[in-house]
Amino acid sequence: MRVNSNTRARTRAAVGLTVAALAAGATAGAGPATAQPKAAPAAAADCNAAYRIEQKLSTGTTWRMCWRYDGKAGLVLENISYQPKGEPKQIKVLNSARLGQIHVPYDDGKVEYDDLTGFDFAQGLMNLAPGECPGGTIRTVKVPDSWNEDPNVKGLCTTTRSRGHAYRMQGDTANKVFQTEGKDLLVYTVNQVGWYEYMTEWRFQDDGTITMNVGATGSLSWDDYDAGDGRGWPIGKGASAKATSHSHNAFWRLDFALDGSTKNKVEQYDSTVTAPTRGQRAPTTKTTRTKVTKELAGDSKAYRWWRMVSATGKNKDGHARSYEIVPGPTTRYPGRSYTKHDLYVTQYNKCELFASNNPGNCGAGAGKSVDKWVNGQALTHPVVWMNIGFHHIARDEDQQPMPVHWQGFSIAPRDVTAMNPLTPAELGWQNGHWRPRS
Ligand SMILES: [Cu+2]
Repeated sequence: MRVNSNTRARTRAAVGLTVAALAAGATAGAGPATAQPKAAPAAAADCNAAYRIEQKLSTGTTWRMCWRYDGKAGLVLENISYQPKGEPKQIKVLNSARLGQIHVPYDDGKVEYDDLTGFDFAQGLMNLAPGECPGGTIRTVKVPDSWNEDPNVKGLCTTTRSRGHAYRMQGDTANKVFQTEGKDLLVYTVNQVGWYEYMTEWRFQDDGTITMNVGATGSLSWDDYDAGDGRGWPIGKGASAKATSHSHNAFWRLDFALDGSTKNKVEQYDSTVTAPTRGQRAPTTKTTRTKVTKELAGDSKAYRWWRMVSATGKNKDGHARSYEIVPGPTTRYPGRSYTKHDLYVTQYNKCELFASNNPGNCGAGAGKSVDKWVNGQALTHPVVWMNIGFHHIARDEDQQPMPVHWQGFSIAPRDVTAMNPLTPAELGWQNGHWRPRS
């Protein structure tokens, strides 16, 4: 009832409200990540029970974290750690993980929204019906500086889900198939912004991968059926109403703390493939590593990937622990300086929280967007910003409701454990260049 009726009536044109709300909400997200001691040991998530998420999946992996709700960013997950079976201690991965903006420019150039900082994304937290969190728990979230009489929203779901095969292997000796079903912890909220509803989903897999996605659903914007100049798509009978095409550029902000230290190193890998020269049987591929020591505005491309390397932790094989950044499909939007690149790595600054329209005052000349913060600082505490864009050209199937469209990316463990964290005990000896036992 509450948010629905209120927010529904509010159109995107109600920008006046935004400024006031912006000022009112400014204190809500005061410097959480800074409270973390720099070399904090991987202790249990330090929050009280109401804000603790701890899930041991049936495959043996435990994820732990704290959650809070920011007056602009919405759901913020903090102090995230991973503990697969066989690891004596939890392994810290992130200090903080959250959205950094959802930027929505329309193709006709008439409107452009920053949904988090400018259009009250966080205020639009929706109550979830019990059926929307199957097998899980819906927690009550107190929305900071709520516009509603009751600031409490049953809005945070934590549950588990199967994701199909985690692995499969035919044993080479007996008639045995090693296979298991992967299990994920899911954490999600739904936030209404104008006519849209955004699902913010965090998926913590039992294999150590974290996948973050924004799903856009709800309804096409009723106010934007006026596309001219061929910048829309006819929706409904004939061609009288054209829904204006637009982009959803979603940003995530990840503050890594692998093994409890924020002094992570950043590496970029690129490979080049060369056609065979005379005398060579096949093409060759050469992979090179570039250490990223200064702030970066990077672009995804074929054969390129990045990883965050732990400053202190090694796995049982003596390899430095790291997390690889795995970009999802994206349409890079070249219309704004901050959407021109896929990945930004900035030196940590507690006031740099939103990729565009950053409300904090980060000092004279600091700039309001993430691209401005890439100015040559050395990376001793790197913060990763990922930009995943989607150009939405509406289709008849987008009504009604609009099917969820997902956009997002993953971070995947690389040498965090010495083997597959789900390796069955019988195969535990097959590490490295093993020889079949007869
Ligand atoms: Cu859209």
